Amino acid sequence: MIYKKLKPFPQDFLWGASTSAYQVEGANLEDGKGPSVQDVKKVPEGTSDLTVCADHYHHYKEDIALMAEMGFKVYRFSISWSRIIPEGVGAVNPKGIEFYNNIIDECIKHNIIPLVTMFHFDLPAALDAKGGWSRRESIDEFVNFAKVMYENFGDRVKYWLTINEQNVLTLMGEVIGTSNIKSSNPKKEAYQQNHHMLVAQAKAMALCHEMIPGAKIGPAPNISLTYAASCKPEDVIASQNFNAIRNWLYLDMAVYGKYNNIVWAYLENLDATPDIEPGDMEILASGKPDFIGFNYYSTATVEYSDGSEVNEKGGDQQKAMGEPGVVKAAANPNLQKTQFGWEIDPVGFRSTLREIYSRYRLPLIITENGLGAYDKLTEDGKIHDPYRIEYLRKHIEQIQLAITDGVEVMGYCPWSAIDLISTHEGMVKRYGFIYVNRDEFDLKDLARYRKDSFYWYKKVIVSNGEDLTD
Ligand code: BGP
Repeated sequence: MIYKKLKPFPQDFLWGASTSAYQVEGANLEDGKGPSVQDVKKVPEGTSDLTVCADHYHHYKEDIALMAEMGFKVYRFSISWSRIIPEGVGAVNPKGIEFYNNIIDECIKHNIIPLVTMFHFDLPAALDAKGGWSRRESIDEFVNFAKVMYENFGDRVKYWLTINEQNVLTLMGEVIGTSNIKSSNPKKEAYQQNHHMLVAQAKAMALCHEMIPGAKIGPAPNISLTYAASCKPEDVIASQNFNAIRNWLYLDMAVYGKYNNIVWAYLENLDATPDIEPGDMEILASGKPDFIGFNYYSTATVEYSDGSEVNEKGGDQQKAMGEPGVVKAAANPNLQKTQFGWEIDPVGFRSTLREIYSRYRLPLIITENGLGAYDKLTEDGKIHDPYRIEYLRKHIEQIQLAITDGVEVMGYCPWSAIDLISTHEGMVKRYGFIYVNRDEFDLKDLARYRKDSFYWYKKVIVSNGEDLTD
């Protein structure tokens, strides 16, 4: 559709950016924090561990002041479960509560709305050692953690996100260092963990509404539309399979409390349906999100699988895509790639926004979107990152087109506010508007520098998305 005129961004549009605790904070065992699975995992070779990261724990004031300078309306960060409750259950760590109180107060001081992710890939190691999400008890453990957060922060935090990328946890746990699958039917165990997370999420959403008047809460999966590699009808079926497995299962559950029928049939076929206890479906139906948060990096492309191929692993984003007899990963010749091989698809962003909205009719907030690159600090203290500006500009243009399409978009939080450690590609894969002066292993002085994209994003925000020029 070529429009004569585009609709503007809403006046109260939430411009901001995101981080996650285990990737940005550092101080990973300081002030009573217990280890999380991220602290005990074997980090990918050649990449930094997570002990210092961007040292946001000690630099949060400076960092939030820089976010305020960019004009952020919202800051999305996550709370580390094991900083608050070191063993996952039981004693609460007062220093952990104090740290997040400080972050929240600092945001409020600068008129930045705190948007809190409750759980971002960092299950307390003590719970993981007991079997993590595979156990039924994990539901109550998470709900207890939610209750502690609501009690301590609910007076000031009115926007909550439940679980970051539950679909990635389920489909690619081994890549992000969270997999804890022991059974002889790994698929069933993965979907049992997923079921426990879904029930926990529904309970946490209901509890949020009960405990915090006026609070809004939603899920935060990674959603991106899957294309069919051709108009062959069989390829379209394959794309529907993958859309259901990768995307709709999670949102159908969060919004409607129902298992997606295509995914259920797929799991039945593999003897991998999760065990559902009496009452679970009622709980699932009772958790009502107020909005949908989602992370978007790129689309996927698939084709029909006749079941005969050897499962080929594609690029990072495509690792979980191939599954003989279900779906076969395909390349998309129409897309360029980042320095790290991730496909770039701004138009796919618009179609993803349209698709989510037409399925669920809830306001949307983009909780991650961005470009990882090898940024360079020049001798005069500059970081020229035109590639990031171009990536973000093209995606923001597509948000405006989606808004013109009638999609209700309430905010945009690119990944990431500040440089941090990538999920599995280390410190050299930088995403931030703010440069952190450290290398993979050399911590240098951890000084902060404004990248070119910092100044650019500031202009975007002050013009409420009207001025996207350099
Ligand atoms: C998402 C995660 C983030 C972040 C981002 C970029 O999947 O929610 O935690 O890491 O991807 O990925 P990467 O760090 O692998 O480049």
